[in-house]
Amino acid sequence: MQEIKERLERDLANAKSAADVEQIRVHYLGRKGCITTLAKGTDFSRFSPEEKKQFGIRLNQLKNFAAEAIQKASQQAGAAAPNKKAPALDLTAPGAGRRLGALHPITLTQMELEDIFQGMGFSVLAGPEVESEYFCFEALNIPHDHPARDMQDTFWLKNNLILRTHTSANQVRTLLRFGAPIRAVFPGRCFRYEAVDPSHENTFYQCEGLVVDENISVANLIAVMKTLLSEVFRRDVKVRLRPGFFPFVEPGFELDLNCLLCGGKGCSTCGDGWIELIPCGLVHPEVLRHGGIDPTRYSGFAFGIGLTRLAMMKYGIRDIRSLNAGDLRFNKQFAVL
Ligand code: FA5
Repeated sequence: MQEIKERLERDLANAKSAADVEQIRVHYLGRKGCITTLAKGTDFSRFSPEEKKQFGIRLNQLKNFAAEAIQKASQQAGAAAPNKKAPALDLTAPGAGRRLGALHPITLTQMELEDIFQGMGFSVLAGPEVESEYFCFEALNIPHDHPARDMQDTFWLKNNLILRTHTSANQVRTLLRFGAPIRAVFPGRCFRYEAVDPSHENTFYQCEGLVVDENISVANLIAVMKTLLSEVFRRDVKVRLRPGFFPFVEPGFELDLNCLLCGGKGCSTCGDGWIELIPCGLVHPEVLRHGGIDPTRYSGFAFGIGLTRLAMMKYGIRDIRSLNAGDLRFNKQFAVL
């Protein structure tokens, strides 16, 4: 036993790693280890009862000693290991980089629209999201009991102001402020009490456009729409223009885009292959009058681009709800700065 103990101490002193210590443990205390099997290999018939007792006591002492020494050596080897592997400080390594934010696809689309319209001589204006009923509806020829209001149910505040349902609310504000001639766009957030689905949100963006000048006709409107679409998509896209009713334009149109998600076959985002994208028309004389403009001298056109839907078509986003969800995994895909 003394000899085994000394051999164990020597072996542990020479061990260089945790793996070495583990090998030593198996050799001494494993199932077939030399300490474990010591009692089996001993002929006890030669021993007196007292000798047997002494043998047992000393064997236990040896086992305890071995277990403690091996555990200690194993701890030391474990603690030493990371130090041995730790790399030297590398002063040339790049520092921890700052994480850059990314622009939201709606912001990207809005910035692009502003750029395109500024290139066509439009000013970029903004108006309030909390709006009066007058500018949102009445000034636009939508009296209190007009059925057109049903299509734009909204959120009412306690002070009788509302969250604007469309950026058209800026039309008369702008005319009153700047007069004619005027060429302006007003992008911004709108709100509606909507049944939300893949193409309808309760909070979404539009980009309104208003041009008032002498001799403005539908031809001017169509030219601007064509330029806009070719700049945004930079390829041929299919559109259709059909009559649309809005009390603040006459005539009124709906400009629909052939869905770019399904190629016009029909999908859960568009339904029938067409996305309602840009309602538009010639400004109603009554709206010009509310804006203090003489309709016998001036005429104009207006349009209301569904900016959020445009972003969906441009970036291939199938569900409008992803845009307001605040999920960074989604937002990071558009990491353009
Ligand atoms: C209007 O809001 C009119 N003010 C547009 C207009 C402006 C007509 C100027 C004539 C002259 P409409 O409710 O259709 O119209 O909405 C315009 C566009 O906004 C739609 O074509 C669609 O692209 C987008 N839009 C409307 N409701 C939602 C919604 N809940 N979620 C996402 N986009 C919407």
